[in-house]
Amino acid sequence: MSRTKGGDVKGGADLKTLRADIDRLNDKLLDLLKERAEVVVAIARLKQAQGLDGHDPGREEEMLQALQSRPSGAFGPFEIGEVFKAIFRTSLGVQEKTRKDALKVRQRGLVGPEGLMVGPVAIGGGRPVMFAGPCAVEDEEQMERVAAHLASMPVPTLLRGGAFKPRTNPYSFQGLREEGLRLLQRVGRKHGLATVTEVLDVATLPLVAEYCDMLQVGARNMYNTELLKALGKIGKPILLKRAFSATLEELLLSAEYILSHGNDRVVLCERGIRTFERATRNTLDISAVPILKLETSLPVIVDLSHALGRRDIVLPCGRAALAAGADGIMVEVHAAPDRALSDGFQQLDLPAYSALVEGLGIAVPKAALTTKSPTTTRNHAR
Ligand code: PRE
Ligand code: MN
Repeated sequence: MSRTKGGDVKGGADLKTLRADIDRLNDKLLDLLKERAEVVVAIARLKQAQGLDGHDPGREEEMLQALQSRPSGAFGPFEIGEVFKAIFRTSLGVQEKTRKDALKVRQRGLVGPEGLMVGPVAIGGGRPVMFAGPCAVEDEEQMERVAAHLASMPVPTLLRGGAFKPRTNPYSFQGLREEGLRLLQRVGRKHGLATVTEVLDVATLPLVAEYCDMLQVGARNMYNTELLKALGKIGKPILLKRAFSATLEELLLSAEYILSHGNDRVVLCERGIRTFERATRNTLDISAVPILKLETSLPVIVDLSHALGRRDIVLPCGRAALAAGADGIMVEVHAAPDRALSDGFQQLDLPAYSALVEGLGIAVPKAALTTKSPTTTRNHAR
């Protein structure tokens, strides 16, 4: 080192030598910071296991006081404060990343290459899937007409229909409840279609689970942690919709509730978020699709009807969703939308639904509808 015996930097040392000293000291500091980060990560894991917060201002203050009281030459208490506050802040970031990476929802391979099976339908297995049917289950004839039409289409399809409807207005149609569940199940079975319907609360969960193949958590319930925990213990796949104003991080954490309570069979659904825009019912956040696909290995679908609230742009937006990597499309379909008891303005009639499937280019050979879809032969336009 270019120092005198007393510890002062040699007056005569040239810039090159001094900088070589700095380089060596930087390396040493970095080694120490690396070692410190390893301890920080170990603390993060411990704290997480104990349910403790990462940030500990008291501990930071204690360390600062101890460090600043030491004689340290040109590097006085102020400078020590600046450097160590930065170290603490950065360590908190390291801790947050450790916690994030430990989430189940971020694990790769949550769903195998064959996809997540709901009845005969593989979601996320390489072929886009349709989630179609009326907003609400209304009566036998309505369900029969729509299910017969959906079953006639050469595309893997789940039959949707609400029996418990969470309506904004308490005077609006609230759904047929158990009678609706029975109808959905009966019609679905008759036409060989797996069914998906919304569950509103823990109280009605056992009833809803008894009748359908997949349970939907609606946007209003994405934050209902008691419901999410209960769904973790149900042996059925879950369709989890993003809340109107939820960040993607919040959606992933809601999925984590289900996964961490024992149920890995979760499909995420982008369904539009609230913005200032009035041309659509909500704003379809198309970037949510590739972002969710990067952040998680769970399948992702897009609900066009509730995102858009209009029929005329369903096809281009559906194409965009598939191009962005969506594993499926949800759309509301009704044989007579003008007479629908809810969301009539956005439901597609049967010819419009056929045109949508055609336009998306996702029809598959009939034989492939009931077999597991090979990921190598993608029979659809992306
Ligand atoms: C550490 C990190 C963040 C806390 O706010 C306090 C201290 C640190 O970097 O020293 C480590 C830590 O999490 C802890 O000691 O509890
Ligand atoms: Mn609806």
